[in-house]
Amino acid sequence: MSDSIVFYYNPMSRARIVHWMLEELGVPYEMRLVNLEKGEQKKPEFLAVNPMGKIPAIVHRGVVVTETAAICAYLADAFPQAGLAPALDDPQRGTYFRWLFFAAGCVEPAVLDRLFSRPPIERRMAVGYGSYEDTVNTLEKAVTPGPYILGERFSAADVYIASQIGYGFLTKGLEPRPTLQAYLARCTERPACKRFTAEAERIAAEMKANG
Ligand SMILES: N[C@@H](CCC(=O)N[C@@H](CS)C(=O)NCC(=O)O)C(=O)O
Repeated sequence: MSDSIVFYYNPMSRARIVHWMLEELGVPYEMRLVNLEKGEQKKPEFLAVNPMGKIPAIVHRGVVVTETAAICAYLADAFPQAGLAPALDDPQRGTYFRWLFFAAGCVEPAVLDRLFSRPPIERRMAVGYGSYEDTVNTLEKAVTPGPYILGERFSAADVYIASQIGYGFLTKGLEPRPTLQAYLARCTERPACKRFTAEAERIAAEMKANG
């Protein structure tokens, strides 16, 4: 069984979050570029990895992991030496999972709904994130006072949450609240974030040049 990580990737996608995570871990990985514009994600070879036809996906020790937040949590546990997840017996693990799942299950759909101007929600109680306002107010509280979601300790949850905030700002699905801007700035000043961003830009330019 191989211990190397195969990473299905495109620089213009949620795979950027996993890219950041891998750079934080500092472990070797093999990138397999998936050209979304050419529809490679819907070809049989990739559907055999993820029947959803979506990236990111990783294969590690013979197991496929999909869903960006799950990949972040999995990698943090698989490489505990990087210290990106509280240990099993650490009470902070509850806080860590709470906000990681909140970002995936509430922040992402709330921001996307606002971005795509989906119709007003008639049945808020049945919608997991309730309302955009409640979600973003709660997110602000979670990152306050910081500096990170677990206080002084940076974790995989910050990689995911900061990425969702960054995407929200970029697309204007999320309004630029100062608390969130400050949190994002703290997270993205990390060397691993700068490293992955430079590499993602390089790969994106190369893909564009090659058509
Ligand atoms: N729930 C998934 C969403 C993955 C997803 O939607 N990926 C997009 C790129 S950001 C994709 O692969 N889209 C290609 C397609 O649907 O054809 C996750 O969090 O990883």
